[in-house]
Amino acid sequence: MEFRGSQSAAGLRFAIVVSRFNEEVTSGLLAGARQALEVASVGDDDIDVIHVPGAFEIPLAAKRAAETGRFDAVVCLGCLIKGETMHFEYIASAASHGIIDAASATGVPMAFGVLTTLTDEQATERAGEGPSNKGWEAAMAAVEMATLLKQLPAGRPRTASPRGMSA
Ligand code: INI
Repeated sequence: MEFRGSQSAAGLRFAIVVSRFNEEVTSGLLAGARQALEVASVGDDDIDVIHVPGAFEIPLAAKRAAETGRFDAVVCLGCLIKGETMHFEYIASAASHGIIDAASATGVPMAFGVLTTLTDEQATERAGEGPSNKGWEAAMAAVEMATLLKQLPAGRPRTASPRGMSA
């Protein structure tokens, strides 16, 4: 058998968690994600946008959104631009690990639309109009994963049983 998500998610619900730090860039990512969801036939009423201060705060809000059971996927958007200290590395690592941990813990797919660039220009280039927008790309990944998971058989947690006894 072969399973493949689709690019149309009518009737599915999405949360977008977007950080305010570097807002001139993250607002572009948010616009791109909204446009992609619209192209994927997701209704405006089926999208909740959750604003957080910075990329460091994205994982907790994404996990909380997923735990409500209201969303088929969460799109995480942020922008980290490398400075002269180690701050960038710590936040980028916390955000990326935190987001995948939240997805694994909740079983709700989460798309990683957090830019990690060396310059302002690189960030701006990735938050403009059209499909090169990384918010767009993240939203389409969320659509594909949400529709894919609908097709896959539900997972059953493995329960350990004492040797020789049937579970
Ligand atoms: N947050 C970002 O989203 N991008 C950055 O580039 C950034 N820099 O450079 O510091 C940043 N810092 C804030 C951080 O995400 C937290 O909001 C803050 O540390 C409070 O917890």
